[in-house]
Amino acid sequence: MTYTTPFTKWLELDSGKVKDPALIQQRHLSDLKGLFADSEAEAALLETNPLVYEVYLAYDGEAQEGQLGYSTTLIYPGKVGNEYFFTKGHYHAKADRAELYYCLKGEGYLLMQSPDGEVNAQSMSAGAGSYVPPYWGHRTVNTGQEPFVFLAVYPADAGYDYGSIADKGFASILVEKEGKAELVTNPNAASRS
Ligand code: PAN
Ligand code: ZN
Repeated sequence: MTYTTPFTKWLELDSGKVKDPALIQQRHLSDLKGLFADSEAEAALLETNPLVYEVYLAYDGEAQEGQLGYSTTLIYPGKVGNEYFFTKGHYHAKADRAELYYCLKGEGYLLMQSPDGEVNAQSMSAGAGSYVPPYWGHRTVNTGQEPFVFLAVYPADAGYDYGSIADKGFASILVEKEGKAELVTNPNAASRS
């Protein structure tokens, strides 16, 4: 038996970034192509192809059962049409793996969807510790004016299944209406399923 040596990674509270990250993943709008409801607004914004979010990986737990992975995600403020910037969203490849999100900065929502299509949206701001139960697909959405930053802690063997959300989208989306975030039915979700 070899034991993993304990360690500490610093999550910088001002920037939301991890110091000495194992990996930085950047997602521009082109990486999210086809996911926003307003395809004309998406095409127009693709000309400047803004950075939508970044993931700072602190540790991946070597994808081993029993280990934990953890990272911070920074979603920048912005919209495609009236729909707020979001992460791609996924189910876990090992679908029964849960996850904890802890908000460090900004404001947004943790949008979840069960395999039978039930939608749940948790409002998050600094201090919110929101739980993603086993089997729920999850996406985060920045509904504020500043970067929305959260720590994610998950079983290292959870993995990612992006396919079904990329194909069908979420049943609900978050849009700005009269200056406020509103959860509405995704006009594209039904036609894609
Ligand atoms: C998070 C997410 C991260 C980026 O660490 O991976 O916020 O979102 P996407 O993976 O959907 O692009 C997590 O849920 N890990 O399991
Ligand atoms: Zn996850």
